[in-house]
Amino acid sequence: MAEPAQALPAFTEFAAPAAWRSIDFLSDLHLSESTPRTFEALARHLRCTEADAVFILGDLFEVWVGDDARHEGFDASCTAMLAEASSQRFVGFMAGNRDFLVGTEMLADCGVERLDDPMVLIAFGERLLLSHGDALCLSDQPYQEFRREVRSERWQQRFLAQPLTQRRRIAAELRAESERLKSQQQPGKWVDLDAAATAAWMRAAGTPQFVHGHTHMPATHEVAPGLTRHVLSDWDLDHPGVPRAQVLRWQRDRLARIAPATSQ
Ligand SMILES: [Mn+2]
Repeated sequence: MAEPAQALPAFTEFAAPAAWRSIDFLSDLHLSESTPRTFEALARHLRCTEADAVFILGDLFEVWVGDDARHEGFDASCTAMLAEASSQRFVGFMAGNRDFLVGTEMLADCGVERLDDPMVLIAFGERLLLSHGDALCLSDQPYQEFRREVRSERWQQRFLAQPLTQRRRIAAELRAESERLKSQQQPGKWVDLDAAATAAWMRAAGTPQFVHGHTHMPATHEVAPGLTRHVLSDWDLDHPGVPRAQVLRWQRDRLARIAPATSQ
């Protein structure tokens, strides 16, 4: 018997203002106190990019335990950086699996627009599907169950009702558990997006191109004839290994991977 078809999400449409000439996509910076170089690279890009808009497609933060943390320390620096950026150009934020608790108060303070996951961005006479990507990693069933739970109103209300120190402790435990599970997977066998469900989303949304992050495996793939997905790079300028930082820039008839801006 055939598997029951995965329920399709709603595809919110966002029409770019006609004046926009250039749109930047980035994701998976996993910013924290221990990533000062990555933070600086993003701050510089947000100040110097020539794009009219920057769309952040999830996991901007390594963890976000509630908007009440935004007034202190590293989280306060991030709030200030985003507020400065949004005073210069449109900045949109889509929740990832690490920072889905970024709330209305934080975004309002920063002047950043919330982006639905998934959504369809309409610009330059074309339609582009945008998502963080984790909702399509269907082969990881325990993760999908965890995702349903933590995205529920009930879980979030209960979590946010706890003191900040307690929330930080729970977040650290969840992260340690997720690192442990990841370390058990063989390299190259990391969970990727389900191909059939991805094609179904793209057909339902009427989008020949799809931009997402989450997997940290930047590449351009043909999903099916006429359907292309562009996987964003993660950013990491702070840990040993090859430094990574990349922006996907959309202009009329053109999607290109570029280095972050360092000057105007
Ligand atoms: Mn992610």
